[in-house]
Formats: sequence, structure tokens, C-alpha cells
Amino acid sequence: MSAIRYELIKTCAQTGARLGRVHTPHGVIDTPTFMPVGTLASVKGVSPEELKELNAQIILSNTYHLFLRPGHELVREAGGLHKFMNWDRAILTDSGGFQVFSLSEMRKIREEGVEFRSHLNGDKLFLSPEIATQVQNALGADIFMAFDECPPFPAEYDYVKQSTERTSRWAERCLKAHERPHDQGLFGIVQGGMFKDLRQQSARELTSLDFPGYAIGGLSVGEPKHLMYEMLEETVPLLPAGKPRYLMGVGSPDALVEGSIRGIDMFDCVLPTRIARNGTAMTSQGRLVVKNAKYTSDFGPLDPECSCYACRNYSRAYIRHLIRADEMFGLRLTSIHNLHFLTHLMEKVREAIREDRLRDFRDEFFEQYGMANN
Ligand code: PRF
Ligand code: ZN
Repeated sequence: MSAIRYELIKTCAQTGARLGRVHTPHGVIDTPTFMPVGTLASVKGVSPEELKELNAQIILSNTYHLFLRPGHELVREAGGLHKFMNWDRAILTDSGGFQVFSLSEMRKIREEGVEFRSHLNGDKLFLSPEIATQVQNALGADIFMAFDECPPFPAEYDYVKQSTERTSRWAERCLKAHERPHDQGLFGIVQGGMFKDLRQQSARELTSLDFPGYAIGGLSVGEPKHLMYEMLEETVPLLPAGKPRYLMGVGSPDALVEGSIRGIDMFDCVLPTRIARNGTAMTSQGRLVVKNAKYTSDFGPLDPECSCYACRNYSRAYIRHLIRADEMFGLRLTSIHNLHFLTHLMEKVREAIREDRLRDFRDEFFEQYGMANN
């Protein structure tokens, strides 16, 4: 029995988007879904109780960061990540493959794994498919990711081909090393850069291995959006309909809608919490830089259409004041609002799928939100 089971409820007649549920040992996730990111076992500034009020059903955390600090053995000793951080709903951990490439210095990739230096203290460290799997078995998330390489954009065909084939071999090694298939689901990650044939090859190789879910990696790495959508159209139809599909690191509102239309079930991104911390709110009318002088005496909510805790209780003027004065509460309120904006957007996407009108919803949403800035 697999720890993860996908239930397809229906597809949208207008778009083919999927309404479903992912069943995990820590509850059900309604899909398509957005997963808030808690890199270091905390969604920056937002408590588990507040995440529940936003109806977050799953959050993401990072192997790379927890491996460096406080170490997976400590988390194991605490009884696993759920207990350590007091979150009793589902958790997904990313494997570290991506973070090693984006954060650490002096990395050396070999068939065996990746040698790298910690971005904290320069210590020489090593991650491999086996180690990333052992670490994630110790963290104990409901879903964890295979150890992969995310090639940069742009990259040469030959490099991406070698890298993608290695990612497939690494995926098989992760499956072999996995010690908790009864209560943790290991997802494979499709790579292939911006090359259609490599995307297809990767999808074929990974689906020949029996993962309970599949992610699409290597996108949203600086390429134009139309290329990302082309790659999705090339890849998603090759993935099994009975398993969840996760588009890694994508969380701009327009891409959540376009990704859902192309058959994606799960998304994650630091965007809502990162831009909150520089004083930017996502609203139904597009991005709002609440730090701007024009909100000095604006006593309306961040988004008049929003029902989150921040919008029910606090004004733009107040939040602007807090952020300018470096008061933590201002960043917390903006983070809570942005996360609510995305979890609520996904609720509306699911409702539109249920009613076979996701294309109409997209057109109306983009009309209001604006596509120029996302
Ligand atoms: N691989 C892994 N994590 C990721 C990515 C990837 O390709 C991306 C790419 N957008 C984000 N996070 N393991
Ligand atoms: Zn709000």
C-alpha cells in the first residue's frame, strides 16, 4: 500500500483541468493546491494555527536547509518534522537537489552525488540520492522528492541530456534507498530543460519507475512563460492520470491558473512570503506596494475583496506604517494576506473546474489582475 493516493473527482469540460484529492497520512489535500513554503520548518512569521485559518492543507520544507541546520538527526529525535514544528497536516520536503545548485558554492557533480560547501559556514558536505533519501526518511514528511539536478537556463542540449539521464538514474537509487514506503510517498522529478524530446524522454524514464506521484522540475528558472507552458504541454500528457502532478517552484497567480489548465495538481513558491517581506501585497487588482507614499492615509484594507485576518482588521495605512518602522507585525500581516490570496485563488480554481468554467474564470481573473505584472 502506498502512503499517497490520488483521487480524480472530475476534469473541467472547458480546459481539461483536474479536480481531485491527494490522500496522505496527515489528511486530505484538495487539488489543484498551493503549498506555502516553510524552508526551515517555519513559514516565515506565520504560525501553524494561522496557516490552518488560511485553509493550508500541506506545507513544504527543505532538506538542504534542515540537513545543514539543525540536522536531520535532531528532527528525528524530536519525533519527526510534524512534531518538531507542531504541524499535524501534510508536509512535503524537497530533496535538496535544487537548493544545492542555487545556494551553495563550489559544487562538484559526480555520478555518485554532489559535493558542495555550506552557504552558512563553508563546510564541505556531500549529498547523494541515498543520503537525500535517508535524510528525508528521518524528517518524515508525507511526501518527499527524489534527488535531482535542475539544469540552469539557458543550457546546452548535450549538457541537459547528460544531466537528465543522470537524474533518472538518481531517481531509481532514491527508490531503492527509501525505507518508509508505507507512510511516506517518494515523488520522481521530470527534468529535460527546454528541450521537448528530453522532457519526453525524462517523463518516459521516470514513469517506467513506479512513483506514487510526479513532479515537473527545471521550469520557472528564468525562461519566458510561454516556454514553460510549452514544456508542460509536452510533459503532462505522458504522466499517469491516476497520480498527482506537482509543478515545482511556481507560484505567480497567472501561472497557478495556467498550470491548473494544463493538468497540474500541486504548486509551491516562496513568492507570496518573499514579496510580503519587501512590502508587496498580491491583490485582486494586481500587486500593491503598500510601502508607497500614496497609502499613507489609506484606511481601506490591502484588498477590498479579501476576507483574511489582515484585511478584516487592519488598514493599508497601518501596515505601511509598521513596515516602514520595521515592525515585524507588518510583515506578518502582509504574509498572511498573500498566502490567503493564493490559497483562496486555488479554492476559486477548484470551484471553476467543478462547474466546467475554468477558461472563463481565467479570462475574468486576468482582466482584473492584469498580466503585465504578476
Ligand atoms: N528540482 C527540485 N526542486 C525544485 C526545482 C527542481 O527542478 C525547481 C525548479 N523550479 C524548484 N524547486 N528538486
Ligand atoms: Zn487579505
